[in-house]
Amino acid sequence: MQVFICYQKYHDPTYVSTKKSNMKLGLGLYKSTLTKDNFAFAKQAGATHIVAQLVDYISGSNPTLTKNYLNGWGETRNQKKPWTLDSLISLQKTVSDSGLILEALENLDPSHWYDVLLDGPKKQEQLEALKQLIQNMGKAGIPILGYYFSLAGVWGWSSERLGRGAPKSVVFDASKIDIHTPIPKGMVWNMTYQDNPDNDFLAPVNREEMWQRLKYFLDTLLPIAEENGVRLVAHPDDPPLPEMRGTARLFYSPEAYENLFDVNDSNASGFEFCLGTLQEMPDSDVYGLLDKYSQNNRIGYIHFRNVIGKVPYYREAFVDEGDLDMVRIMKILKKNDYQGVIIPDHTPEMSTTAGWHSGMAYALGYMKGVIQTLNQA
Ligand SMILES: [Mn+2]
Repeated sequence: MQVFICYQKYHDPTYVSTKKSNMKLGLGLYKSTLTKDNFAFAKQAGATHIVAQLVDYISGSNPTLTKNYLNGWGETRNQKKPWTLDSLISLQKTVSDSGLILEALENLDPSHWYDVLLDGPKKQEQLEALKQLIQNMGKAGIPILGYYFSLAGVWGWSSERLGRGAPKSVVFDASKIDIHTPIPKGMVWNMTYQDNPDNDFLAPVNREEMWQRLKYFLDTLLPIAEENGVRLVAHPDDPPLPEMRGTARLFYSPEAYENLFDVNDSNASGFEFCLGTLQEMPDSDVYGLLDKYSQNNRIGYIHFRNVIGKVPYYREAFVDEGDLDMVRIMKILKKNDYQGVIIPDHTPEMSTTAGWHSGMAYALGYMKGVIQTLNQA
């Protein structure tokens, strides 16, 4: 009987569980917005969990993604300044004092791992510090670390007022930029970590080399993650192009993303499942991919955002306005009893004095509404 129930649950597209959903609503906050006011804002909008970014790359109290970031997200000069156990415990305490749960840290500081990405001379030293970070996360009770293994990083976006009511939106249009623009030395992940007095550029890096670098990173850190009850979850490439700025990108298609588990199949490895980025990939079946991986517990947490179009042209859209059917996404998560956190990731910025907050409140309200509706079905 049990077998039959499982079969029905996984293979009948009309199956609707009567069980209440255990998925959790969260909010991702940038370093500059990790404040008590924003924890209260998250609670007011129905979130129970926080995903914290400690890299200061989108700054200010009204953070914006809709600036020109072609010359980088900014500087990071935090070499030898790791995220200490004390600082993680302090963050954990501030979040829990606000009645929320700290679910994950999202993104590593380029200062802390540039030579892991670049296979440079400080690689071993930086990996040792990352081991310490994972141990510290385990001690502080932060169960997930989201990372994005990329040299060019998020690059090439522009901004336009597009879509319903013309909010400020992130646009990617490959015809308007030179995607082969080389990366200056001293920059990785679209942040500058050291000076480049000779104005040199990074040499091209091919796909095989990038896979080897990822494998070394995972083979070194996943055993530590397993020991410390921490999961390392990978974000796909945004924009999802096979190559950018002379460097191969690993996760530019669903098939390439799934290769993550061929490189190392540790249970401590998973996806930072970005619905928007996956939808931006040509020929992607986001529903199928989500169904598969939310069944086998390979998703650390979900970036719940929508988009119109695919590479080489797309723009970010309100959660109910884009190409993805977000109600169908929620139904898949409920069917598979997904227990993890979903966060809005990005939204268009609304025409208020707090464009980012308005967009996030709108997305969280929508998400809460769909979850409540499905729970009453
Ligand atoms: Mn994302």
